[in-house]
Amino acid sequence: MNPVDLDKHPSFALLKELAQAPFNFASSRVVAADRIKKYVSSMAGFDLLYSTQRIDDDVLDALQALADECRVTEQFKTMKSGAVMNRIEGFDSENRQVLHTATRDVFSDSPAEPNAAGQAVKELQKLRLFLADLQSGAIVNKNGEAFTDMVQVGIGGSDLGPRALYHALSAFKISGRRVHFISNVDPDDAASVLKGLDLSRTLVNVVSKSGSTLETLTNEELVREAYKREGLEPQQHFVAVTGEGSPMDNPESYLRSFYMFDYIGGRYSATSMVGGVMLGFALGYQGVEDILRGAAEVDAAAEEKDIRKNIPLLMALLGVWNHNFLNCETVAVLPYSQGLIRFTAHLQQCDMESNGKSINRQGADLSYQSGPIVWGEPGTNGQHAFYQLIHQGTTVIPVEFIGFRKSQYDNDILIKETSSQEKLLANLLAQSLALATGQEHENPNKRFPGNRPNSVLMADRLTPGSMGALLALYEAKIAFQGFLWNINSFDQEGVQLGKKLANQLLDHFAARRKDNTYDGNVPDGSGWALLQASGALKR
Ligand code: G6Q
Repeated sequence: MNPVDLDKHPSFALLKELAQAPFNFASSRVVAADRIKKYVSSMAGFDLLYSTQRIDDDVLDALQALADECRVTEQFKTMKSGAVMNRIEGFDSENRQVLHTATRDVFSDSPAEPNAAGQAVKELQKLRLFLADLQSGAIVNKNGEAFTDMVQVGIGGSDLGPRALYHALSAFKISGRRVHFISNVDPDDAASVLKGLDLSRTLVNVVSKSGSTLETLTNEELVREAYKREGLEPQQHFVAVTGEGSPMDNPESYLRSFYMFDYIGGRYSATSMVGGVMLGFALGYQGVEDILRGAAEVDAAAEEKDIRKNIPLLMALLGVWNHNFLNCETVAVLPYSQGLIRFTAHLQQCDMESNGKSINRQGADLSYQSGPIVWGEPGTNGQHAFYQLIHQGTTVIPVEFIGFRKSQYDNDILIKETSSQEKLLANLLAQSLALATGQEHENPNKRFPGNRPNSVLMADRLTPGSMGALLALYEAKIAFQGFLWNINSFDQEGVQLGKKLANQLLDHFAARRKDNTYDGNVPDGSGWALLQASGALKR
């Protein structure tokens, strides 16, 4: 099947026409009860309430037609079965399979791609043994004590997803275990994490698929030095997660080594050993399995063609409706859950690195907008910060709210006959309605225009299972949007140029250190002039 640009599908013109007069909440300033009940979709323990989007049945039918014409669910299945989808036709590109779904396709009797699922099973078995050894006391420090802490060293995809999951699930941690993260090459990041840690009881999990990332290798060395200074043997504390054959694939230097594979993109790797080792340490093996089961349930359900029954597909299409037809530039993801404090940060990478592209899968310039700017913070804190602009600013920002009916810790009290969880939920639902309906007022400063599209994604409780499902739901949404825009969501060439120039500047720093008389007598464009002007060369 030859992928086709978004604006070449027959339904594109129809959607353009429908976008001339989208559903208007300003006429009644209410969201009718029957509308609220009608526009709910349920899947894998989640409900999507989307009556507050600017849609009606005609728009939904046209979005269904768009999904069918684009064969999005077929492309999703093709991806899961191991087709080489990370490519730009006719040009030098990564040319890889896209198989993050295989990391959780391990409970099925007939996995979509058995080879990758088999590799995932093997790594999970290694993890189970490692965790059992930590639990039983077969692995202890040199004083015979159990390890209490783990520091994960990694950046980008080897940091954001795992970190988001750790924060989301710390309510389920094994008592007495803690995890810390070092990602930034800023030496203060490592210094502040190491300060106060008892290294003798700390494991270090170095995570790098390529085994060659500047920040991670630098931080690994920095942390190894700290161990040596305390008379500790790094090999007895350091664990590695890397690609087979990478410069870090060096089991003698590590207590244990785990693999992740070429066909798993960094930003999609949280359910591989990239997240698995640290999450296993924090939650135990069962916690990891629950995350994978939740994700697997969504991966299977996301094959459903009916957009009204497939939440990630519906979210992808509503996103395209808001972005390409109603011309909204950004989307805010606002979780009403403290556990999801780093989830939007993870989504920023997963979405913007995937869909921030300007060419299609045949290398031609796009004639329409691809990925939006994604941003957000947990509510209700955001309500006391940037919601002013969302309600009354001159730009329209679609919102994806996320909420849970129950709290994680169940440590709540009634004040004025309502619990804190009820206060949180009341705020979430009120924001959704207020954004849609707005408010008339004779005082212009108290007027709310309304018609600010939003939806609410709701589940019972944030647990390992629902977190896995939520992660997979967004991964599928992002892949679906990439298929709709006909872009390659799985490479990230846009991060290369800055890296290359940074290495050139580092060469100047190193040359200066070796040779005091080095004056940067180098070709124009090497960045020497910028180094001088910045004052960074001052000793
Ligand atoms: C993600 C990107 C990128 C990557 C980091 C870390 O999709 O590829 O964020 O995860 O650059 O790479 P390593 O895991 O190879 O150190």
